[in-house]
Amino acid sequence: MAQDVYQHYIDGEWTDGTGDETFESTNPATGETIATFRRGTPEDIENATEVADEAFEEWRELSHIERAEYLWDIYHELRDRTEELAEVVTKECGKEISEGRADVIEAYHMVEWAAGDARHPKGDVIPSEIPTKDAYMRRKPRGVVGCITPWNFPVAIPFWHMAVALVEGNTVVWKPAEQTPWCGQIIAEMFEDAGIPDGVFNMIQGFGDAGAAIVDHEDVDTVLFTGSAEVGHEVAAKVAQQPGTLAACEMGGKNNIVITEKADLDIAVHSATMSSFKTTGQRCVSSERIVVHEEVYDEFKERFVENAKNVSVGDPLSEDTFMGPLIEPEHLEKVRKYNQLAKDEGVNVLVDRTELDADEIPDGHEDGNWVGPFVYEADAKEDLRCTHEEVFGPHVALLKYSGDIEEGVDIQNDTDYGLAGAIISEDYRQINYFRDHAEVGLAYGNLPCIGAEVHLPFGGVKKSGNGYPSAREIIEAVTERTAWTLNNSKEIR
Ligand code: TXE
Repeated sequence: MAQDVYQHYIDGEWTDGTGDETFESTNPATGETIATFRRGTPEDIENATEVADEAFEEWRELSHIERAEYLWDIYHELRDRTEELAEVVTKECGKEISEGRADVIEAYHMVEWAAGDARHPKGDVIPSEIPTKDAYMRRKPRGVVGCITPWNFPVAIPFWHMAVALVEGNTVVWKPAEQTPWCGQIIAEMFEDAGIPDGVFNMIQGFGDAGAAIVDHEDVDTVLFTGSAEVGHEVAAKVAQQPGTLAACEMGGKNNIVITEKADLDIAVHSATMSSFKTTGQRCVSSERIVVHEEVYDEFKERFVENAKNVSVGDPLSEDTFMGPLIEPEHLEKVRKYNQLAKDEGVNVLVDRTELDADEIPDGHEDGNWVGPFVYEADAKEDLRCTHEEVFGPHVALLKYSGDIEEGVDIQNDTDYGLAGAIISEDYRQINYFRDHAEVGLAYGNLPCIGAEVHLPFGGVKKSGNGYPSAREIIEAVTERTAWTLNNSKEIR
């Protein structure tokens, strides 16, 4: 990157904003500084919200198709620059390069879906109870949508939040995660290049205080949040005190894969390996609990442990790497603490790669936030912190069960979270039971507990979710519905 200090993008201008402070973006694989950014203040959020509120009046008058034109430009740019952007994602957030690529691809899938949908806006024509009356439902934009996004999908999640919001006629005030401001900078440049009208899209770099100012602002009509359960619940609680404001929050999970006695173990081992270790366990859908029937337990354990010992951890820019580093030193510390906690809680440790061997760390990467898989057996009936609290790392418990599918699903449901879960089974009755009783927003059958599709809802239940800040159901958070009835007769009603 070339500039000395990168700025915010407010009202179609690059600006230093009102604060004096700056912060740095760091490569998690090397510890090297990438670039320096202005740190946004609550006043910057205030200013951005004011211009977004003003810009809304004209933006809402455009058709869906006209608004989508700006997003089509961004779609093509994301496609044309996928490789370059994948490298940026990998350098800033540490995901290995195929996942960096997947992040960008997921972003343009969302943009394509939102912009394509402009050609068929949704509405319902509902026959009225009175034949001479027309009745239908119209959607209107809500106004200013505040977007607060995390670092683990630094390109996809912002577009998950913003693409539909903009096409539906809202304006946006967005704060990228403080760990991935470079991705934020590039996305803002794309909106600038697309010529989006001033004030429609605003990006303020910064930390939690800037995020909180979005939540607190009375002119922000919808808050979309993806991040930790702790902050998400705070956001939802604050918004509940503000009549007229909506919040949709997607938080983390303590996700399970249930492997029954009828499972195809090739699928089971693949699903658990991918879900637990890809993105170094830092996906909201990553599984940290593998619930395995006793009949297949030993074979599964042997094969999964073998994988955990052997998955490659290393330079995320290499196509041969399976796992990159963790996002930041504080997070490395947290994962290490949970691995130690598991030992203190008396679990049976099967694989412990908390400290990597020196020869596993590539040259020039000694300052990266490295950790390998940590796998252990625990008693599903014990109320352990390590098996119930989200670690957000490659920290995995194997939990054995012996009864029928009801018991497996009871264990799956024994967490406060409810984001994602998978069942691996060849028995359709077991699969259907899981589908109907697993307390999760995203359920996978005979698949890795990992993927997402933009045309499906994405969100959780219990402690994991409060609405859908992304993908298909986001329309409910970024539009108002009007039930419209029109009297077509001369009769006075
Ligand atoms: O999340 P935060 P962090 C989980 C995961 C991880 C933990 C912490 O367990 O270890 O969260 O990650 C902004 N008001 N997930 O620190 O703090 C913040 O600046 C308003 C799961 O990244 O929630 C950032 O832009 N905003 C998750 C965003 O919120 C605030 C992905 C997320 O930060 C704020 C990431 C406040 N008071 C982490 N404080 C998933 N669902 O995949 C911070 N922010």
